[in-house]
Amino acid sequence: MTNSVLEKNAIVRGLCPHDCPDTCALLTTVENGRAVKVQGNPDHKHTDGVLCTKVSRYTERTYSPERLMFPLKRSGPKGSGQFVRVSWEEAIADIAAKLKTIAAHNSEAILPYSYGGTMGWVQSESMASRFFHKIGASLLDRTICASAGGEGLVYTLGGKFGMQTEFFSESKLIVIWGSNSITSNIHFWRRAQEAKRNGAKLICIDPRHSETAEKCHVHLAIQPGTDAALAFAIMRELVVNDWLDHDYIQKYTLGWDALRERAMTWTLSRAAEVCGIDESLIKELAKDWGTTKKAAIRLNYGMQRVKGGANAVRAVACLPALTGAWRDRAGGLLLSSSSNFKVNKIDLHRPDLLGSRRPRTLNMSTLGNDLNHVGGAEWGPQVKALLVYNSNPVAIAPQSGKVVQGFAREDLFTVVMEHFQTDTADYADYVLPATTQLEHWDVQGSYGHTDVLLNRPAIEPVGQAKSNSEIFRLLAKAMGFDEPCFSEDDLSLCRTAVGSKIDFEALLAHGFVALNVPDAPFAQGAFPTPSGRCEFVSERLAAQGLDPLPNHIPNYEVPAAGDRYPLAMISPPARNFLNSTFVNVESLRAIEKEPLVEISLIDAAARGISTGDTVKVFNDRGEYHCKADVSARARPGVVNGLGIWWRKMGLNGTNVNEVTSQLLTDLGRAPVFYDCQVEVALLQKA
Ligand SMILES: Nc1nc2c(c(=O)[nH]1)N[C@H]1C(S)=C(S)[C@@H](COP(=O)(O)OP(=O)(O)OC[C@H]3O[C@@H](n4cnc5c(=O)[nH]c(N)nc54)[C@H](O)[C@@H]3O)O[C@H]1N2
Ligand SMILES: Nc1nc2c(c(=O)[nH]1)N[C@H]1C(S)=C(S)[C@@H](COP(=O)(O)OP(=O)(O)OC[C@H]3O[C@@H](n4cnc5c(=O)[nH]c(N)nc54)[C@H](O)[C@@H]3O)O[C@H]1N2
Ligand SMILES: [Mo]
Repeated sequence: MTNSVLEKNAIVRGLCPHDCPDTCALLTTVENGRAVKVQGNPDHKHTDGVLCTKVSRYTERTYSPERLMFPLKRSGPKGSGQFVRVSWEEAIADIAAKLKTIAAHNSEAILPYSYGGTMGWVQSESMASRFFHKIGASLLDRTICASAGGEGLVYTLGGKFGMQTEFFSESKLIVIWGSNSITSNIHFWRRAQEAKRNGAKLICIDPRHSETAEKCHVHLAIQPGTDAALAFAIMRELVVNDWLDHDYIQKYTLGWDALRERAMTWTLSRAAEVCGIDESLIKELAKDWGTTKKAAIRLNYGMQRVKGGANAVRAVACLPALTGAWRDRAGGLLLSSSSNFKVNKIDLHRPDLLGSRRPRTLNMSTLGNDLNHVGGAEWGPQVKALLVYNSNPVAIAPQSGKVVQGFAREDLFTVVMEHFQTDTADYADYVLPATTQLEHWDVQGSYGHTDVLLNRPAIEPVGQAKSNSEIFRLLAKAMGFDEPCFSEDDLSLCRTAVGSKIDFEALLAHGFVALNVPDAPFAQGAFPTPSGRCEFVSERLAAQGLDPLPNHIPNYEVPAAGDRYPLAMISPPARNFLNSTFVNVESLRAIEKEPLVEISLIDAAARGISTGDTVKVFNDRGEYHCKADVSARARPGVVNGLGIWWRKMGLNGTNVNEVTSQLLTDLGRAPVFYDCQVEVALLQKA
């Protein structure tokens, strides 16, 4: 249902749908109906003709011999990975019959589970939302990634807005805060390099001596979850040395007196102690921030995966207003640009199909608890059917032991729509083959820039794959849903998604359209907060009985002397994987080699561990076996378990999430992957 005739030989304009701030424009070369090359579109300024290693190997992934080709039905015990091939007709009819039976009893026993496999507006929540709304299924709180930081921005700046990524190339100081840009934001890194060549100073704040930290002038290797303490100490230095823009503060901010009072309690020595770094580094950072014109912060989500993640973002987001950095287009801060996009959700998702029903919402980061119904009757009905698309929860959700226990329930009916036989697909009752970006229509914005991009299909679906939207159309039909919205095709869904404010004809013609956004959004205040100011103090938080000011909120799991689990573990992305996607692409896995944990020389020596040894990383939640890499990338007291490997490729069939917890952040109901204490022990010498 694509409304398009595919050309056998063509160069087709598309977009990269992966969960990454860069959202590249793609050009796919098709020869004899086969995609032979995927490249970055040189005409798109943010892509500039360059792709990351992962996506430039997209044809390898698309035509992988491991690609799922047909619908599969479970034939062995749950989790055994034993399936038989069935027809689409049989699969759709049986799934619809099962869902009808469950819905007749209690529609909230049905739960969708999806996230960032494909960020496109059509292949993520368009037809799927309509389908689940019509059923009255439980709603899913899609907060596994960015919602703590997102809330932090909303309460401070008024939305997910910030600097335009291209103007970082004009900055004179760039603070790369909680981001390994070389890994996760390569097109921003090009801007930072340009700035560096023009004399900018680059400072990285990251517990790990990452690939990016290595290339910056200064690296502050702080203890995980201590970013707010650092931000407050910078504020205090700004006050003490009078590096403030009093005019900007007076005209465009709210609550400075209260914030200053809190900041004054953060002496250099207090912050240095909490952050585990030298006072002189904080002093230098504060001076650079306070005295450089065109000073910019590239904040990323790595620093908000801890208990106080949202408050930390709030504290950091106050810094540009204090020095008036927003006055220049090359100054300010960027965490996310996504509030610029106004997706037409009312028509796309059709919440009206719920009628007067108000189903409960389950948090995707507590899936382990949800599936095991630990809340009992108070949580409503036990989940009886789970439909997974665009996600691999068995690998990526925290505390996998609980997640696996839930998926293994014989009375849970699970459908997984996938490209590959992932850890999650192993637990399915039905596995349905889905199309990749080269095979379907979509349209999408970005969280790193402000262009809307269109994706045209380049090739016919591989095997019997169908797009997510087509699968939900078929299911809707089989369920007897006859509203016209269930037969809207994908190209029409693209039009519906962008609404009337974007010129869809221009998208069809060029493949991308830039939104009209100001160069320096907050040069004259105009923050989209209730007060119109940058809100150091938030009435909205006060009204919820919460602290109206940002604060340093220590981690749930703070290292203390004599603890059984003395090491803090963070699990940031490996460069050649995207969360758990691409782990099965052989040429990429060859670069990452095998699951490992980076450990400092001092922590390794104390445990008799050398590089290449097999170790176990463990706490009360479980244990994860991998190789040790004794490395200067790890600071003492912190180990880095790079993610996110498929469990079945792990040495003991687990991955880093075996030890992470299901606790949630201060605001935004987000997970705390990097707030996790462990011990590491030697299992076997290399
Ligand atoms: N290649 C690749 N690119 C990706 C991804 C991927 O998996 N692989 N993931 C994508 C996704 S889903 C997202 S959400 C984005 C952003 O993803 P992010 O999670 O922001 O990823 P990074 O920028 O790689 O890493 C964040 C950095 O934060 C550091 N960090 C960890 N804890 C703390 C802390 O407490 N404080 C500070 N200051 N730093 C900390 C980590 O060591 C890491 O270097 O990237 C996307 N891009
Ligand atoms: N320990 C630890 N855990 C983490 C993180 C961490 O830093 N540390 N990061 C967290 C973050 S930031 C995020 S965003 C989540 C990401 O978690 P997920 O959103 O689950 O991302 P992926 O692991 O990439 O899995 C996406 C799956 O969707 C499939 N897919 C892609 N496109 C399509 C499609 O069009 N249709 C269908 N049906 N399937 C498709 C892919 O094949 C892939 O298996 O993980 C989180 N988990
Ligand atoms: Mo993410």
